[in-house]
Amino acid sequence: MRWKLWAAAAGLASAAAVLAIAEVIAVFAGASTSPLFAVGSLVIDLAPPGVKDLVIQLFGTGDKAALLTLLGVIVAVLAALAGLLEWRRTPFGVALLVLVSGVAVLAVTTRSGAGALSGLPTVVGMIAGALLLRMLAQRLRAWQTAATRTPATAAPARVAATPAPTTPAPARVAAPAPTTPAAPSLTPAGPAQPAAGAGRVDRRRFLVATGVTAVAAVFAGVIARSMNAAASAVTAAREAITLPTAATPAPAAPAGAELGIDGLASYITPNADFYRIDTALQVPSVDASTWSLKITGMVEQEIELSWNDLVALPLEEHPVTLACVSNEVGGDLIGNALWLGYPIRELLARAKPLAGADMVLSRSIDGFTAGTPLEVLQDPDRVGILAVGMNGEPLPVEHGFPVRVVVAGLYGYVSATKWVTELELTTFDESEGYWTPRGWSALGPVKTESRIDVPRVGASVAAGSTPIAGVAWAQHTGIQKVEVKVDDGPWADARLADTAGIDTWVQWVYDWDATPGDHTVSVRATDRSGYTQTPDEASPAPDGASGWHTRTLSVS
Ligand SMILES: Nc1nc2c(c(=O)[nH]1)N[C@H]1C(S)=C(S)[C@@H](COP(=O)(O)O)O[C@H]1N2
Ligand SMILES: [Mo]
Repeated sequence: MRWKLWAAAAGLASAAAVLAIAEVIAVFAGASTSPLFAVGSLVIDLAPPGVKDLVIQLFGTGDKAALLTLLGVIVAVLAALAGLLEWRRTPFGVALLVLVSGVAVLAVTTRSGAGALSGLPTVVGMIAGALLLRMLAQRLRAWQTAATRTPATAAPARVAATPAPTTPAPARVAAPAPTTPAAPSLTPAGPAQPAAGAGRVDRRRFLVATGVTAVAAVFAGVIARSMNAAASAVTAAREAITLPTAATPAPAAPAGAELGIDGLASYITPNADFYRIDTALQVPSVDASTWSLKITGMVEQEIELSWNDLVALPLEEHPVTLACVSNEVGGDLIGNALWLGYPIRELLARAKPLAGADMVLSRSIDGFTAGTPLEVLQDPDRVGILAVGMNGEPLPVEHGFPVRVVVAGLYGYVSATKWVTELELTTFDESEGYWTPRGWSALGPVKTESRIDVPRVGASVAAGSTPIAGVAWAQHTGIQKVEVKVDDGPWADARLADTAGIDTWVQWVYDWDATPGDHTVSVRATDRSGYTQTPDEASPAPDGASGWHTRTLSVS
């Protein structure tokens, strides 16, 4: 009986490990990849209506808790059974564990919105759990074999009732007094105190492995689960939000903003395709209903603003292209979105910055900070907002839900703080943003740049009329002209699409008459201040890449 209980315990510990490992990986892969609730949802979806009604009738609003409890009991029974099976009839226990985990993999990967990697956490958990179960069962058998080898201890379960003196073997192999074998031990012979020392070692090997597995699984599993629960709660809260409409709508993106060329970046970047850069290992879970923003530091009047305060203000809408300072020439760490928010300028006017303040240090819930020049945020002609909406939706969680900063014309690292909770008025002498002590410039105005999108790298180009097209940007300044050069030819003007304003990128196209052979095409932009992109190549650090984007094409 005792061995059976230990075998069941090994099964339970292994199953706990499967769930805990899946839960921990789901912290990074996304809370929706956690198998726990996926299985629950699958059961709810598959349950016949009659059963659903019955459960609701019996448990009322506690129906979900009842379901989860029932599922928990079933999983625990199956886990114990897997332990018993693996101990008695290896590898059937592992097979059972894989089977049950397989159902969970099926549940996660068939949920609506499941991605290609949704099953990964459960699969990794399953493999680790199977290996653990095998190992624990092996150790249990080793212990059992050692314990039952000596006839005197043939019935380990009853050892406690057996007078210890009948087993005169030293309790401790390393005991320094082997000459006095009968030395009365004060510690009663433990239940698993076989004649041979090896039995004790085997016993310890099993108990430690099982104990460590169980404790680690419960500990890590509970922490990971609560993180995943918070993330799911925020996702649900976000989906429930309806944003107010803008008091000042954006200039509509003109029909002519989109050249309609295959392979060219679309004028507005869909949220799902928008590049994401941050230092957050796990996306912070901030609920709008508990969010608040403080304006602190060198101000006459500290201000605190809740989500309801913020969305009650007359919001503005602005199309702004956001770029990362780490974007290489030709890179894709840039995107254009329609942002809904409230001008920071207005809030600063309420807080009344003290003389001498020249930096607004925006601080995120995750500790990230960005140092933005105060005068930029006070400039009445500059878009600088606390954004709550992105392309008509609440900010996606990974893009800063519920509130982030967006400032036109500055790289993200010095302006675009996501999950923002504080604006501290300070000075560039006193303070620095997150990236400045890490080798990046304190100031980060966006550099005027242009990029070739088509023909794509490696595309086969046929001789004849071929569009060369891409995007160019100089946020807050605007693009004046884009030119293309083929081989050693002259710079030729590209045709510019329309834009909603100077804060966004612009599509451009050059109608090229491609001739057979290898060619090199380059692009350069001139902004409305009259500056033409330098050919001098600079890498992103410390203040943004520069140089002409060039692509080699072979035409046949
Ligand atoms: N909280 C927080 N905000 C942040 C960052 C960060 O690491 N943490 N990275 C910044 C950088 S470097 C960039 S380029 C932009 C990217 O914003 P996105 O991920 O929405 O594209 O966010 C900025 N805001
Ligand atoms: Mo960035």
